[in-house]
Amino acid sequence: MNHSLKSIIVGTAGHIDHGKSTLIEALTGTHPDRLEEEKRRGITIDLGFAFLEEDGLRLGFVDVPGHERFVKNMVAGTSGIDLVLLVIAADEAIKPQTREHFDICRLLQVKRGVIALTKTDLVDCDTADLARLEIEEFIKGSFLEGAPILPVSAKTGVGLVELKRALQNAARASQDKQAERHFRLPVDRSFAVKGFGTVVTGTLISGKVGTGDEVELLPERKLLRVRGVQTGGKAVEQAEAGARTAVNLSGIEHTAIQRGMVLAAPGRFVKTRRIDARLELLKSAPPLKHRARVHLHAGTAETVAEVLLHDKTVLGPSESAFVQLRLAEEIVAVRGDRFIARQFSPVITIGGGVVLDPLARRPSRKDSSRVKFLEVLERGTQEAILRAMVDRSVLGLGMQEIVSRTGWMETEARTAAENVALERVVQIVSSEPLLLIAEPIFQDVLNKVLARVETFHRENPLVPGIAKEQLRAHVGRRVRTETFQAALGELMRQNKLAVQGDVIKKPGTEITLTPEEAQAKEQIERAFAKAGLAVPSAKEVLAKLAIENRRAEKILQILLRDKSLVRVSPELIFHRDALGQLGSLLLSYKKAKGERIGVPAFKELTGITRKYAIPLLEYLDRQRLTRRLGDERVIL
Ligand SMILES: Nc1nc2c(ncn2[C@@H]2O[C@H](COP(=O)(O)OP(=O)(O)OP(=O)(O)O)[C@@H](O)[C@H]2O)c(=O)[nH]1
Ligand SMILES: [Mg+2]
Repeated sequence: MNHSLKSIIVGTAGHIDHGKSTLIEALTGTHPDRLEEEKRRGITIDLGFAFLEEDGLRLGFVDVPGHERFVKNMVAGTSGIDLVLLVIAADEAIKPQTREHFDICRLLQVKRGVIALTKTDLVDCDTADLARLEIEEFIKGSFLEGAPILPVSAKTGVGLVELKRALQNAARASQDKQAERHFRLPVDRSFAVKGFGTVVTGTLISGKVGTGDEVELLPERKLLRVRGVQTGGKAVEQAEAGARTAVNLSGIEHTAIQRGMVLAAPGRFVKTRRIDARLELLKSAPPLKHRARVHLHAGTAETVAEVLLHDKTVLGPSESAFVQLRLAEEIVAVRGDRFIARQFSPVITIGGGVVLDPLARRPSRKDSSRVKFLEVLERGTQEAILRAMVDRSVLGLGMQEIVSRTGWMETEARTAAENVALERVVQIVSSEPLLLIAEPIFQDVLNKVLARVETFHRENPLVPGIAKEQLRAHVGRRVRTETFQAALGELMRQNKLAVQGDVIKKPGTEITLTPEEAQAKEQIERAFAKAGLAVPSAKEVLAKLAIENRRAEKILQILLRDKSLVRVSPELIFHRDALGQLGSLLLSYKKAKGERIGVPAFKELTGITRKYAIPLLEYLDRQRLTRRLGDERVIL
């Protein structure tokens, strides 16, 4: 692909029969009407395409139908254009679809345009001048005010050179589309090409797409492989934002893809049925009632939507308001996308607006911060938007959700996250993958964790701390594991908690025993010390104590944890000193009689019965003080 070429999309607009398609043919050599029916009826029904490549500019034309019944096709073609070529026949001047198409361009925020006053060969100078005056009045105060109005005739060729120049100048002044953003291509056609398979076309509204790329078909959420790409009718390695693009896909039938679907960078965009938006009604529109249904057009998609007004029962002409759109079918939308609303019946364009939050929540009276939130989404900086989104995410806000709701690049999201974290209003609980939580929510988790540990200590004075799993379970499922971990980390950094093995405790908490407990502890230890290797059962020892069994058990645990006592087998507990003496006994045996010792010799040496001898020998094996060799042990 020639990268010095600037690609700009030009869409036609204007009333039926005013000469749009004829003009495109006169400019590019290609007649955009393709369908049999179009040729037969002499009108455009669906979108047509043509290209003009000159002087380092590639103009991709999208020719739209003027017929009022096909306005929905016009809207699909117009979303994504950079420049409008408004075609007005000199003999008819401004007609209903001139107005409707012009309104649609305004609502979609097309930035610039050129006006062609066509069929001048059919009128005299006065009529042409009158039409021009009418047009100037018509565009006053709009994005087209001051745009060139060029008299042309496709029949005689008059004015075509000037029109082409004007289009090229406007194209040069147009902003480049954003090639450095996530790939997105709203599909306007899908068909099969012999020998290639499925091909879809559309205006590449952001990012790039190249051969071999993996792309996601939405709302189907199907991953597909790109076999090839064309722009302007030529095969290219990669197409960039701003180009009319054809993508050859493998692994799918062309009939499985329809206008309205979107090809996108995998995992970046979401389908939705609930959008928060600003809706603006046209001056000519009838009042719109709360819960009225409209035809919603976004990208190349079209669906029925119910309009929920936030704090009023009716939206008047020329008014605008925050609304929630409940869609009948899933579409793909991102913050900043423009849309058109058409009356349910009779179908006329009544307004349009901008998507603020494509993953809106069900509106509720309790949600008192919603309007403020939407105001921030509408005008805020990235930092303010991120903060507002985090504030409303009790569970935390992850990278994928940030990207799919805003359309930002990951680097932008990360920078904004770091900035708001510096202001201490948001906590980064995990940076890979990024997870953010509002500071007050994080503080709540910190308090909850700390309080639980304190309570645990109070209720379990004989236990050093709470098991981490138990603490995790206590904070509940409304706290993500990443948040719990970050809270623990933070409390340890603040020296409010300490970790000991898999137990969490307050630093400096020692187990404090009551005098009777201390006495019991001594009694237990003494009982085992006195017994040497011929130990009593733990049950027997504990039964003799003055304190109740449950506390006695805990004290036994303390002794085992301190390693004053050692559990050699499930039934047998020995005092540390007794085991120490056993070690020395074995060493002297080794010196005197050699390194091998059998069970009988071991029993004789220690003076204990088989009941004790076998578990003890197994314990010594585990401790690597002895090693089993047939019936004997080797003293190591
Ligand atoms: N005399 C004259 N006739 C023209 C001119 N431009 C177009 N026409 C004729 O006007 C008729 C309609 O032209 P189209 O180009 O199909 O009009 P359109 O705006 O594309 O119509 P739709 O797509 O159906 O909205 C055709 O018969 C053209 O030959 C012109 O400059 N002079
Ligand atoms: Mg046409």
